[in-house]
Amino acid sequence: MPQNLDAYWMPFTANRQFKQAPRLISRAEGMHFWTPDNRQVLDSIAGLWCVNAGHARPKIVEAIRQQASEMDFAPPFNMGHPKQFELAERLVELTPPGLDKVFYANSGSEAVDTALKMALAYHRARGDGSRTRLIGRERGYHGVNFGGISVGGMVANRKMFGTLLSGVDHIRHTHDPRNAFSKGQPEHGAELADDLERLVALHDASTIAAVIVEPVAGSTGVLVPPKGYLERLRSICDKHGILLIFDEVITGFGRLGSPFAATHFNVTPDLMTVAKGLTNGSVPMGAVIAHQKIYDAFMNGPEHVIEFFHGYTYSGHPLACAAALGTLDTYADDGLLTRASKMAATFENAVHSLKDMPNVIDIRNMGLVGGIELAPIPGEPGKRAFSVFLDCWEKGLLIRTTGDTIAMSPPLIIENKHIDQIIGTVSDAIKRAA
Ligand code: PXG
Repeated sequence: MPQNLDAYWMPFTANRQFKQAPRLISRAEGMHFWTPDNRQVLDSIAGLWCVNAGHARPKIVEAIRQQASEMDFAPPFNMGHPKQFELAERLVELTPPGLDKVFYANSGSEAVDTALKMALAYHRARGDGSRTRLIGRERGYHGVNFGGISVGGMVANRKMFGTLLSGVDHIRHTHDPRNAFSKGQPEHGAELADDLERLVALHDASTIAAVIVEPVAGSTGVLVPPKGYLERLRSICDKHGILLIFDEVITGFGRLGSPFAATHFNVTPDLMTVAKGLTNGSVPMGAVIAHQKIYDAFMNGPEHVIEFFHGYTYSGHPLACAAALGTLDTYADDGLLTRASKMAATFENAVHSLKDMPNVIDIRNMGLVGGIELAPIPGEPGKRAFSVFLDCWEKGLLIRTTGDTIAMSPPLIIENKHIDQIIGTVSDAIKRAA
């Protein structure tokens, strides 16, 4: 145990509360974490929606170890190293046809800001530079950088930070209480995509560069797209020449039962952001996967001139590339990019078995994602779910709560016995939180 917890300012954490009763984890393997005093904790959230293959997978560990000794760093500008190219090729084999160009970042937040910049620069490169507006969606989460919080729609992440980017607007979120306790995609709400037509009528399509959405919204509490919604959004974007960006930071790499949400729903965006499961959470990495037409639009100036003035010191870092290659091998070895589809029915029945527990007001699910929404304690939003979180932690289960929704996103290697343990522990905790 560390002697002093004072110096570390923790992210997205109630620091004072944590430091009074710290929760430390110091080892991980497979489906589990262990505390410094060797208590085993089942991981129902894949770390933070990222450790899709489970913890400490040998091929990933070995790839990182090997790369660290072979070459620690390579300058990313004007130089390349083999694994950057190899990884990009492996990624575009998994993405829908057309999404053929990979640009590296170091997190989901950086991938999002990169994609937004690409969208703006794409239109300008084509001589359509009046398309400067970016459209997000209410309740969206796209990381914490200025672009991401501007198009994002979670008020706590926005309100403290001034005026954000200008020229941003939002379409309505897709949560509709009529859909409560839907299994998989809800019936009602495809027409919510038409809200984009409202913004087109207000701003004119000629001013709109791109729309960004999470295919399944995670951080806001698991909102599954209504049937037909993503297809409709795609067709409205096409009609008006607006780029569609899927933020697949959570949905990418098998979470829904297909490699990506785009493949799962059979709706192809123009740009896709990924992170998290790209390296199984082992080394920070994000990426934008762009349609060939976007890349091509940049490739028309003099050949000695940089086409896109953007990039990070750590874009395509050797350790991250090695980790990602080890991750893709592990996913392939174990069939993990489609395993969630095999486990989905069992997982769905399990989470929906909590329907009659006290204060459960909605349950939403898709693939290996589940959201269990609790009625807030009047005047104290978030407190009931957080007490469930603390209770589960005491009983050896790590869950994640956002507002009063419990979000589950277990490693894709999950077995039935783990599902039983999760549901049993959560159900007892919900009873105690009544
Ligand atoms: N886009 C989406 C859709 C995300 O879910 C990001 C971007 C940002 O990624 P980075 O790597 O910059 O954090 C995310 C991150 C939660 C939770 O509790 C989810 C995320 C981050 C923190 C908490 O659901 N997702």
